[in-house]
Amino acid sequence: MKDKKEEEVEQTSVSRRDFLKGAGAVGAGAVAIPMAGGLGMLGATDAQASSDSGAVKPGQLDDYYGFWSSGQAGEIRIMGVPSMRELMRIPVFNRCSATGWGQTNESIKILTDGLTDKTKKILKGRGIKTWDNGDLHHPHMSFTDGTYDGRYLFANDKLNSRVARIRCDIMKTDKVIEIPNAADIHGLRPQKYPRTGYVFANGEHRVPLPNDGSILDEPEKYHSIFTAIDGDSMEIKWQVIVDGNLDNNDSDYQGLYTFSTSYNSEEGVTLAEMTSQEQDHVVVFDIKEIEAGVKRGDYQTMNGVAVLDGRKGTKYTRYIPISNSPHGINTVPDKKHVVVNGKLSPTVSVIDVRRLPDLFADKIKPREVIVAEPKLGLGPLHTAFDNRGNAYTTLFLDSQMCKWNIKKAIKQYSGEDVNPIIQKLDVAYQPGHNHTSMGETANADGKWLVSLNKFSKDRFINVGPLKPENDQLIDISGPKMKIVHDGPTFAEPHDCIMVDTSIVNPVNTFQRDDPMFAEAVAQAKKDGVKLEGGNKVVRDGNKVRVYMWSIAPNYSMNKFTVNEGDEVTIYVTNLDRVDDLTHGFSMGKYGVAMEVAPQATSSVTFVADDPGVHWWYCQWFCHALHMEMRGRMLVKPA
Ligand code: RUQ
Ligand code: CUA
Repeated sequence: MKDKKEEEVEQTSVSRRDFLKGAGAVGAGAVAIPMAGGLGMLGATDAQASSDSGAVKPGQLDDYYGFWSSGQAGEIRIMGVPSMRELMRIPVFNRCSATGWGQTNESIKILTDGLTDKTKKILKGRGIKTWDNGDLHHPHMSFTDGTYDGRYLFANDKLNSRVARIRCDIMKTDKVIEIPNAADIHGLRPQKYPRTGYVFANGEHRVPLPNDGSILDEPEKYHSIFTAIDGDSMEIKWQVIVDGNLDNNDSDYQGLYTFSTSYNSEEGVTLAEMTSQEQDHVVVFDIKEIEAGVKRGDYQTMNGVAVLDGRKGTKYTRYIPISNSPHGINTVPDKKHVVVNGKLSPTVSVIDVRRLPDLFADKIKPREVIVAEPKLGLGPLHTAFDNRGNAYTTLFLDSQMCKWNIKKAIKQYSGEDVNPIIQKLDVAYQPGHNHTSMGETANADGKWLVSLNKFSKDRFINVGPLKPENDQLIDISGPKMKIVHDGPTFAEPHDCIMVDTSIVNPVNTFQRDDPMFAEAVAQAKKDGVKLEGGNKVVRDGNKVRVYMWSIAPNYSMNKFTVNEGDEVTIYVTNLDRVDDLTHGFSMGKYGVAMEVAPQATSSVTFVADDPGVHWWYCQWFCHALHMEMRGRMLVKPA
């Protein structure tokens, strides 16, 4: 028996579907998006639910670290869950005005060291130090034994084909590498078992190999590339050429296989070509077989990387047919199943990983690894899990979260008359990713679900044509899903994870031997300066190195003099040991602004091309005399 509320929900969803059809939103494989208007009543129902929020009171601490991506903003945001308070931002692929990320010598080294020689050359020719933007979709933590271990976060950059690593002890990016041969890294997942280990990255777009102009408008010669990175060294271990475009990926809990959704099996270049066939694939990679192939030398070396051929008919991969254009792929915490989300098909397909050895031994046909394929609704994109055998799938076109039971779906597929769908909940609006607390690990705890909605429309006061997205927090601890909070977000949290706070243990101040500023320490040593208390201007031809330290509210130096045309490097060491006592160093006209965290050294280099008096100041409010914390750079005209 349905209760009254559920009936209401289903009614609304029917009328919305009609609305969609009327607008011609679904048709010919196109995923168009319904715009506001006519949907206002839904907002009203859900607004009531969100008013009984208040899961965390002022002064109380959260139970989970939420790591949110930011899409085209290029950073990672740390959220507190369940309060949904934004706690911090970690610049990754972006240029950050507050911290100097992308400007300090320390960050530029991280952002450039891992670029290919070809890119370095191109950037140099353009007079740019590094890319200052990115498109960060998928943040995931490193695993040990099937659960998060608190060491690192990894994230992709779809824009400039990079992968970054973030150290969770200091919550700063410490490695960025460019993936050669592949174009536009999209799906990214770490190995779950025995540990990370590998970080797997999907090159989404198909390009010629090598992409040097020798092949241009011959799409049949383009390829999509799958990459395995060593998460400890951030070196690329191997790559595999596949058929079709790679989209999202996930790994098993056994350390044997990893999977990617693949669309465009047609290998077309226009939307019509890419969606003309009814079937696309999940590509399964046999990790052990690939490692053996690398050992045997069964690869070609391209741009210094071992590239294996994993196209259809090779021993390294199997292609499981899935209805047109699958998108998200999510391994179930039961360690046995993998859910593939249909996107253009209303179904999700459930793979049983225990059948994969037989598939690779060619004892069964590819479709025989599928054990369930429930029809959930329009536009299934991503699925998350609780610890009670239930799955939660976002329905992009229906603007709903669908809760369903995996065991029941398997029974239904084997012919039993059961309905696996437990509840459909309206979300506002058009959800992409979702995520449950600890839900992509073996320790899923079934408490919270976040729906990352691409449209907020009428949920907030109007802020102009560019609207925020809307993240909704859903309580899944009871028998029914319940929305408890709406949270507006700026461009564009594609994906998130929620990690129990006991797993993540950041430090309060830096250690003086932190590798982040090892180069500054080494340079100071060469210059005979002790950064902890040293204070010196070193001239080396037209290079000037200025070493100073800070203790609130003072810099150790209140002026220094250079000549017009000198290349000046400023090193600031923050000697405050107090938690939360960050200083900064900002100097206008030179566009310099950087964060100097407690016990850290930061440095920045510029050419003193503007003669005159230039004040620098501390831009991080640190003391009652913060406004007085400043000094002068005097630049003598040439
Ligand atoms: S993808 S909305 Cu970039 Cu994660 Cu699915
Ligand atoms: Cu130091 Cu403000």
